[in-house]
Amino acid sequence: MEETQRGTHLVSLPLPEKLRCMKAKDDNVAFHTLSFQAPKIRLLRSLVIEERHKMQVLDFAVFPKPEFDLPIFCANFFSSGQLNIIVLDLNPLHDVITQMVYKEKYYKKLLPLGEKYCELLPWGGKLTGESIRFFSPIVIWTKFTSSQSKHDILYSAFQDYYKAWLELMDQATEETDALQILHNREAQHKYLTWRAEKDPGYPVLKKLFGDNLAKEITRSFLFDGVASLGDKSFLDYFPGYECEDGTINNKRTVVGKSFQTRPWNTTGDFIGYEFG
Ligand code: BLA
Repeated sequence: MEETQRGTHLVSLPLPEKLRCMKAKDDNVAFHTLSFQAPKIRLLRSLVIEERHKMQVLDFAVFPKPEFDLPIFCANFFSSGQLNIIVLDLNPLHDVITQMVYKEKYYKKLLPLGEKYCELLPWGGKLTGESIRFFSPIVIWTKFTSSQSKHDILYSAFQDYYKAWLELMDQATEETDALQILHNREAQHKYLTWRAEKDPGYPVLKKLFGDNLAKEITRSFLFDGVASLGDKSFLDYFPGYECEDGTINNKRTVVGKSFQTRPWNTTGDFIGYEFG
């Protein structure tokens, strides 16, 4: 937060009414929330969960205002004590597999950063075809057993990636073209809609807080904007999930898991078609 405040003016956002006195079911579970906005930031929010001697979670994301086509900062760290499941990325707002202009604009300069960490924090194994579309060529997707050295590397990667994002924010100029703003808003809404429905963290939240509270945390805190930034539904964006009776398939993937290795080469080209 200090680092963020150096470059912008953060204004604290109140927690949604229903979450003000939220409580985990188990007294051994502590959690902490933060949320802010800033001139170029629609929502910066963080959720930390700690279960004594067991689990630790950080879910930290920054969503730009629709006037900016900046990537979405995404740090999702889950630790069960032994096993760590990590996603750290500047999630692209627009497709970087087919849209070269967007990819070049934000990621070309960051490729060396991605390369610095891709050996230290190696690819975490098969990823779903759906998730890969939300990730950038510099994504850190990794799993490791806890050790001080791995945690140090991850913390350093977190600092480097976040500084890189702050720098992009600093340089970003406001879009004035109404169509482009709409395009940015819809892309962010699609992202929020995806994560509010399919985030792998949901079962954990449900276990800790119960179904109702977990839904509230997801829709009005973690992915706030899902109900206000656009009108389209999950099935409008992701029709492949529609069941015969019109409901949403509750599987996380309909495409299946692929991408056993990093589907980006060192120049940032997508090479996943060979595996996918
Ligand atoms: C697993 N979390 C995963 C996996 C991914 C992510 C890719 C591997 C399983 C899979 O491929 O679905 C994270 N996936 C993401 C992210 C995006 C995405 C960030 O598509 C963004 C677009 N993880 C959390 C939080 C918790 C958590 C907050 O971020 C818990 C509160 C838990 N993630 C968690 C657990 C697993 C997991 C327990 C392993 C279990 C599983 O795979 O279902």
